[in-house]
Parts: sequence; structure tokens; C-alpha cells
Amino acid sequence: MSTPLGMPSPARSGTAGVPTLPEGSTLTKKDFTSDQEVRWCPGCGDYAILAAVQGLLPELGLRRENIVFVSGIGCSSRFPYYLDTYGMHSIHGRAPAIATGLATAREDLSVWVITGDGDALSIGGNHLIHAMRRNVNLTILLFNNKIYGLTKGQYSPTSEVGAVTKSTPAGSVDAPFNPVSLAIGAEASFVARTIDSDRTHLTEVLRAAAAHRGTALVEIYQNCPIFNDGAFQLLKDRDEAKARIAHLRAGEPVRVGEDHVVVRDEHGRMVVLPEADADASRVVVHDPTEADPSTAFALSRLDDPTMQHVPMGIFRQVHRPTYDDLVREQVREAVEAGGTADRDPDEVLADLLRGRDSWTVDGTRAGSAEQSLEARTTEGPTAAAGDALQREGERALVE
Ligand SMILES: Cc1ncc(C[n+]2csc(CCOP(=O)(O)OP(=O)(O)O)c2C)c(N)n1
Ligand code: SF4
Ligand SMILES: [Mg+2]
Repeated sequence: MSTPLGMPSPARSGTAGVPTLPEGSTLTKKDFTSDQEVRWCPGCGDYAILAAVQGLLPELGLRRENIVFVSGIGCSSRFPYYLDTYGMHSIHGRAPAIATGLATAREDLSVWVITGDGDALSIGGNHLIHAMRRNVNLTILLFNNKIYGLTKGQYSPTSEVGAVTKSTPAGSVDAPFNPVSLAIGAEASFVARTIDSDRTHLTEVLRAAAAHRGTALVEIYQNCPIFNDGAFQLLKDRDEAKARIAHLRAGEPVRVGEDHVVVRDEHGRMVVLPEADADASRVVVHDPTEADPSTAFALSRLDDPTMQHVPMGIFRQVHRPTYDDLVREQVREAVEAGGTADRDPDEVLADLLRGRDSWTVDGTRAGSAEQSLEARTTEGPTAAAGDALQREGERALVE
């Protein structure tokens, strides 16, 4: 499953603006390993993901003090403790919100979000979709083990129908989310899927995600041997994986196994056919940079809980302005236009709080008011309205 992903290089890197190491100096995986005892269960897929991230970070050539990992709550969210970078083990489901603030206020940081299927898609679903919609410059790693691990095995929004868990003893009746489909639907500009057990593929996807400017959502299939062991076993068996995985490689036909391809049928639907039976002109050639997300979405729907076909790789990689770049530009323009750079900050703040449209009401005299609109003080309608109210009150007293 280790393949070059063949991605075009982005217009502006995800780490542009983040200070790099001094010329000639490098860091190693060890430099990114903290002194904290790792508290995951033996055999947990989180170890492999941690090792892959620690292995990739030195490649980015960034200063450790300019990298931050923000997590929510869950086993996966313990991740920041184990990295020797800045980190925040934050609030359940809120890592995208905190990371949005950081990425916006600090252009000089490489901001990563670590989250689980419960953290990202249950309590944090709203925060996740809006970070993606806004295209905040974040790399979000969503560890999907299809279970709440930390709280000892309740079903999650990615658990399959029928899953028997601590909170669904008779089997889940909920239809699960497909995180890749959800991310594409939420307008994420980079969406990928990989798996904990394929270090090469995982690293390649992480590398491309880190290079992307905008929200990169990476779903990582992660085994929880304690509460949902074997959830991805079919993809770990060499022969089964070969037959089921559709490798997404830019510029190449989408193949499933050795002899099947993905084609668009005469109704425009995507189907998997033996290559020998397929009309070559209908074979889908992967292009994650396509502006229209429909094809990427259709590819994501090839997947189903039986794992007959599982697309892996980068589904979507498009470029559009990021929220944080745009906000910083607005702030710069406002500072220039407002000429506030030389002014007393307290005065500037007071002006800001007062706004451009405020009223001063003299409570001792009914109907007396002063209106300030767009910084011009005028006799506003409030005084007349106040007089009318007063007359109404007087009439009521008489009647
Ligand atoms: C406000 C709040 N609600 C519920 C919890 C309990 N809780 C902690 S972690 C978790 C789910 C974690 O699942 P997931 O994100 O999939 O992480 P995993 O442990 O599987 O890595 C829940 C429900 C909490 N800590 N805070
Ligand atoms: S409960 Fe599962 S997800 Fe959590 S540390 Fe243990 S094996 Fe990993
Ligand atoms: Mg989980």
C-alpha cells in the first residue's frame, strides 16, 4: 500500500510564515519525543500514528516552539503530551475552535488538531464542520477507531449499524457517518484517508496534509485492541487489503485490487467492474484538484461498512483562501485605514466599544437622547420616540 501520491505542490505552503530552523541545523525524531510516559494500552494503533508524526516533524524544518498540537478529549487526545512541541489538551470537541483562534492570531505557528471519532463527530461535530467550511489553516488528524476508547467502549458516530458496545447492548441502530464524505460536504479543501498499520502511506498523507494551506482533514483508521479490536482487520490482511483497497493516485485510473476499475456508468454513477468488462473511456482517472467536489464525494461513497471497496489516499486537494489569512489581511487594512498605529490604545479600544452607532440617553429627563451615528452627533429619532412614549404614559395615567 505504499505509493507515491503524485500530488501537485500547493501554491503557498501550509507552513509559510512559520519560522524555520537556522541554516544548517536539523532536528531528529528524538527531539520531538517528550519525557512523558505514554499511557496507551499495549498494541493501540495510536503508537504507530505517534511514531509517524514524530518521524515526519523533523522533515518540516520548523522550530519546535512554533509547532502546536491541540487536542480534545479521548485516548487519542493524549497525543500532545508525547510530543516535545507546544500543545494543549483542551475541551471535549472544542479543539478546532481553539486551534482556529491560534491559527488566526499567530501566523508564525504550525497548528495541528488531534481528535477522535467521538471527539470530532459527536460533541465536536459543529466545531469541526465550521473549521473546514472556513478553511482555517489547520492539519486535523481524526483517529477513527469506531468507538469511544477513553470512556471504555461506547458506540460512536462511526460505529456500524448492529455494533454491540457498552451503550448499545442490543446493537446500534444508528447509521454511521463516513468522515470523508462529511468533510467533502463541509467544503474541506484537503481530505484524505490512511491507516495506522501502513507507515509509508500514513507518512506520505501526513506530509501532503502539512504542506496544504487550509484545512487538511486526515481520517486515520486506528485499531483499539481493547474495545473494538479488529475493526480494520480486513485491511490489515495482505490479500484482503489487495482486493479491497482502491488506491487514489493523482493522474491514474482508480483501481480496486489487481483487476477491477472504477467507472462511471451511463447514468453517471460510479461502479466497480472487472477491467476486462469496462469501457476504457469511462474509467475514472483520479484528479483531487478538480474544483467540483462531486467526483471526490462519489469516490468516498464507494466505501461501505462491509469494506468491500475502501478508497485510500487523497480524495480532494484544492486551493481557496484561508479564513486566517483573510482575517489578518482585514486587520492589517483596518489598522492602515484607521491610522490607529500612533494612537493611545485605550482611546482606540474605547472608540471600538462605543462603535459607530451609539446613543447616550439621559435617564433623568424622559425623551432626552443624543444619537451618534457614524461618529457624527445628531439629534436622533430617539428623542421624538421618547416624547411619544411619555405622552402615551401621561394619557394612560389620566384614563
Ligand atoms: C463534556 C464531556 N462529555 C463527555 C465526556 C466523556 N468522554 C470523554 S472522552 C469521550 C469520547 C472519546 O471518544 P473518541 O473521541 O473516539 O476518542 P478515543 O478515546 O476513542 O481515542 C467521552 C464521551 C467528557 N470528557 N466531557
Ligand atoms: S482504550 Fe483503545 S484507543 Fe484507548 S489506549 Fe486503549 S487501545 Fe488505545
Ligand atoms: Mg474513538
